[in-house]
Amino acid sequence: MARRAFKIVLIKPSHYDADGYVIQWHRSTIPSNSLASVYGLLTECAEDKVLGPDVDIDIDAYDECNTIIDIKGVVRQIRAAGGGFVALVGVQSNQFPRALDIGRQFRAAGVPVVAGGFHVSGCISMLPELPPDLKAALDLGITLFAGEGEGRMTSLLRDIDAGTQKPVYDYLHDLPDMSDAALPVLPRRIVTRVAGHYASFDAGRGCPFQCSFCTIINVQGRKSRFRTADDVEAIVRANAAQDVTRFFVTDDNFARNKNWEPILDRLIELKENGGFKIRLLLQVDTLCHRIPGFIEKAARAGCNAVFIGLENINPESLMGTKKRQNKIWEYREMLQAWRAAKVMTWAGYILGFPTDTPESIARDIEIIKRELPIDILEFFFLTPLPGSEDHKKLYLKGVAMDPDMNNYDLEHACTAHQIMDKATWEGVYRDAWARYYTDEHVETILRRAVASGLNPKKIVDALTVFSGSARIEKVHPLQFGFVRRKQRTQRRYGMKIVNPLLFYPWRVVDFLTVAVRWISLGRRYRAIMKRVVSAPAGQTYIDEALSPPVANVTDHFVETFADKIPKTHGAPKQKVAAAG
Ligand code: B12
Ligand code: SF4
Repeated sequence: MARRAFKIVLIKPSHYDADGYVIQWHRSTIPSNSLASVYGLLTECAEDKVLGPDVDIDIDAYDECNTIIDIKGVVRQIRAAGGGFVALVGVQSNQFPRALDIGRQFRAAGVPVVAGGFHVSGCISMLPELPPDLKAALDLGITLFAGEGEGRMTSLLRDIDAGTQKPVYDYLHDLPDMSDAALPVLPRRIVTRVAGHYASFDAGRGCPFQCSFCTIINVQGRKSRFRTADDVEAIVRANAAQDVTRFFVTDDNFARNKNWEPILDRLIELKENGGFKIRLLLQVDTLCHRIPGFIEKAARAGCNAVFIGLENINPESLMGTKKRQNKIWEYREMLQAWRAAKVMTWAGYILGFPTDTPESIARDIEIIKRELPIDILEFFFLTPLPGSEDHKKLYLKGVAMDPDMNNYDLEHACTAHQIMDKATWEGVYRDAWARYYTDEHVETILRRAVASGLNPKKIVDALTVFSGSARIEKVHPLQFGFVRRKQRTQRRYGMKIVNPLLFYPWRVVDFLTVAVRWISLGRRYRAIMKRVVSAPAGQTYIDEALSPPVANVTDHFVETFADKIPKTHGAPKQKVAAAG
């Protein structure tokens, strides 16, 4: 039987900066788990020879955040193989315009293209009709894949191989079991494009809560579906075999993964008795400290940094977005529990809840600095992301929203705020970064680190990135990488390609300006660290944020919001009216 090849090229698109250049780096900082998941599913298809014993399926994968895609080269490879397709993987709303621009070029060359990820799934899940950009994709001949890929790849590959692929595949109403899912493991050559060689896996999907700005529950559901401890061990072993032992566990809320304990127990076993040097970055909710043994086991399993969905400290804002699970009077205790386990805390803070004003936000950030022992705080615009309840409501009411999906990166105001105008809201966002990352507060965070036994070098590195990313690189830290690349010719579709004689001199100045600012910031923060580390009796430093909660005494900031705290079980008694 004559052998033939089928070439699949996976591309995780990035998105455009304000000048229309693709946001990409020599090394990115966070791995794409969507890429790892789809790669794992297709590798299984290749091993199972799903297109027949005579067909060799060959897969390449690129994350555009850390790799410049050679579009013509990919076309040549697929043509040389005699068949195949391009998969646009894990495309978020902000990446959809870039995905369309990539897809457009492949379609012009006659290469089949399939796009999946949260934008396609979120829109199809929540909207009564396809929005214009999804229609534009269909007009280009791009196939849309909504829902999860587990168990569906074989039929998709067979359809493409036969040239009978459908315009839309919709599996949203059938959430697959994860207990036997293919493992999300990428080859080392792709993992090493990420600084620190972090790999990723989702130990589970689904979250029981109902935050109105969230897309996840409308795509992946509210029921916890999870991998087995055996599969997590297999993921760790497969990565360790290629010398990769650091993992970003991408569950939106690992604390609500119903299998968290067997998974952590297995990781502890591998770490403590198997000699695996595992490091974990987890995402959790603000109630995780109430789960017996959770924090202690997470730390023993190798968790040294945790992302907490704090979102806000004003109960009125939290209630307004149905984030009822966030109990502000427990924030300090929860944060201190992670510190006691020597885990660095990162918290997300959303700006632009309905009652927010510049004054209230400034006040709240100052309260956090004084009273909550958070290491890293990152800010986001409240954004009606396609796939969320917020977006659906605005869409159905016909409220104006930014039509440019490239702006749905949580760094732009995408719809009107009821109190702040656009310019004020944008000013608030800029001010938030500047207000939190003052030299004075950086020093306080480092003092707290020394007092709590956290590694000040790790904290100062994280502080440098989070402080400088939005202000120096003009991108959110979650999109940050090392050494920005701007490809002259890969500009947003419709924008002018700049003459090389103008582009390169501009780029040199642009590059040097940014480099000088980074060097200056890095030096300043290192100097602060040296001062803090060499200060006598650093271990005995104490402030309000580090002070242990006192029984029957309410934290100052909780008193500030006393009249806004709903009367729920465990809530402090409302004895003080709101101040300032
Ligand atoms: C890990 C993560 C990140 C990581 C890595 C990105 C990644 N995709 O892996 C980082 C930290 C970089 C990140 C950043 C951002 N993220 Co993020 N992220 C996530 C998170 C928590 C998990 C992603 C994941 O691994 N999911 C599991 C995979 C397997 O699911 P999946 O991507 O949907 O893929 C499945 C299917 O869609 C399908 N599929 C996907 N692609 C394809 C392609 C083909 C051809 C086929 C057939 C099938 C298919 O098969 C896959 C397996 O079942 C999700 C929430 C979530 N639960 O998914 C948010 C999420 C995707 N992120 C979101 C956002 C908004 C962002 C940011 C813009 C915001 C910010 N400033 O933080 C930035 C963007 C920067 C960037 N360059 O990516 C939103 C996107 C919403 C939307 N409508 O677009 C989400 C949904 C969270 C939310 N707030 O609602 N993110
Ligand atoms: S806790 Fe996080 S994942 Fe769960 S519904 Fe709220 S925003 Fe979504």
